[in-house]
Amino acid sequence: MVPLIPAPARHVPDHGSLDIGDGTPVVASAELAAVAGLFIEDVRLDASIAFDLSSNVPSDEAPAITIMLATDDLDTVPSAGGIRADGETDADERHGIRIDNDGIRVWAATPEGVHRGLTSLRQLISAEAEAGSATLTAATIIDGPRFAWRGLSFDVARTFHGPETVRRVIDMCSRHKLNVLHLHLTDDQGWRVEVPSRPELTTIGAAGALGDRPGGYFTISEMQGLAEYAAARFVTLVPEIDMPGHTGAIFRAYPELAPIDATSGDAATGFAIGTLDPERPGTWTFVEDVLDAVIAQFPHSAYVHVGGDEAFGMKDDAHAAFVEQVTALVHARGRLAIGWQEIARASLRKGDVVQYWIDTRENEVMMNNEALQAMVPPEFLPIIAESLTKAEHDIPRALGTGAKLLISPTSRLYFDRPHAEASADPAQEEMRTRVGLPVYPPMSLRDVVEWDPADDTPGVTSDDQIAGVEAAIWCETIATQDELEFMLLPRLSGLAEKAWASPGITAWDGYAARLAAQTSAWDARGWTWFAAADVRWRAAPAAATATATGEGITV
Ligand code: TNX
Repeated sequence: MVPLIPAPARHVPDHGSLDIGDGTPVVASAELAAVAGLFIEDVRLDASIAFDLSSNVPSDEAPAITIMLATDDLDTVPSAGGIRADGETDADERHGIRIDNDGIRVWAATPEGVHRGLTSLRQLISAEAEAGSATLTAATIIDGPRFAWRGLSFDVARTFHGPETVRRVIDMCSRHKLNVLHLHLTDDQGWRVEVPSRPELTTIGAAGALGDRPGGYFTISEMQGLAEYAAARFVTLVPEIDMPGHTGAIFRAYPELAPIDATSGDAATGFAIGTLDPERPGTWTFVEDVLDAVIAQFPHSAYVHVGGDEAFGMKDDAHAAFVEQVTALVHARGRLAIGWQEIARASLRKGDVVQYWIDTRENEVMMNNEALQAMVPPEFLPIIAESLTKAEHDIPRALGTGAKLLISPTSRLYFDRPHAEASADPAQEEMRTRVGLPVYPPMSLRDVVEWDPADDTPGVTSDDQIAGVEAAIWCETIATQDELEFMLLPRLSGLAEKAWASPGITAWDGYAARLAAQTSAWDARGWTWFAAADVRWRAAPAAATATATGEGITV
């Protein structure tokens, strides 16, 4: 068992081992110094081992970690399929790691590839770390991702999770070789991004969140700081401005944009009627103002996510007209568009990506769910049922136009589903039964890994139709950072496995053993994680979930 998640494409064990620890030099040329510095900092935080940055090979016999730009053997693993969120055309994340009795060498064709290789090395080290040192088994690893877009969609609208929490989530993504953090910045319950020409979006639209949770938004300088923090870890921040539905916060800020018959909806569930009207000129000057301000704050993203989902109450032709115009405006600004699968009901532009989310095989179970019936006002039920039925045509239509899919099925990758298994730590049971949307059947850690993004997406016949794999965490039931992390970990590990590892190589028992090797680093970072009872964990979670009751926002 090599304690890596995602599983590497090639791992060849060798005889021998190597001791490294405090003071071991990390030898890097100037162009890799930033990547090396980040690795040293990460190992210190994960494993309390302090390596030293060095620009030349040590003259003594002591082992060193040498990192370099090189391509040896990298073409023995396939290059990534799918689409890059940053639009980079000569990216290459493949890398090699060689551990022998004398030292460690990590190489790749690009600094990003070296960073991914060092991420594996971090995991190997933290799995073996003890009192300032680690003994690693000799091996050669050659690895690279299956898909180029490996992401998490993060709802910061229903609960405003501030910059510090977002940085923690970026750290979690980075440790799992995930490379996209899609921020769901706007929804009925709140608007979270600054648009200087439309100040009421933040003075009024950002004021609250779901229920009585505190509001908030990212200032332009906070957003720039986050984009840089993410980029240093080779994570691309992608903005989502959800339109033409999920726009309640816009209507509170600018009532003149609201339709006459808008209802404020139910603050507890977010089911609202009322959409932006494509027939009104004011709608489009507003959308242009928003796009101009937001695009400038996301310099690394080649895409703007335009939402497009659940435009409840809108006529089909109005929805299609809206999607066609907003994607045209995105293209006019030199970016490509991505949207939830409902955008496939409009004509798509070349290069745009469709995010598959509605697993229609669950439609009946969903509509018969008592929790859904209890939560949603009765007049909404037929609207939801109709929308789920229409969803059956979205994926064939998208594929028919040649659009690629971002794979995010509710059944596998909605991380706001309740955890299905009991926790091995009784102190976590209260949180487990409280957090997660009860409208969905619960989901286990096995559910997150025992499927295939190509084989299990209706209509998909090959990886070539796939842009990548992305999970979503919606925060209707998630009020605190602690609850957020409890739903993300260890599910994020399963996401990484599906998005990166070669098809067919994941078996539950091996995966569970690799997972158990991760948690010492999670504990060292103070990350909360769910200790599902069917994994043999090495130790109980160290974070303070036992005392967390859902009170006290930590952001
Ligand atoms: C559906 S996923 C939504 C969100 C909810 C989510 C809850 C999507 C595109 N729309 O507005 O938060 O379900 O899981």
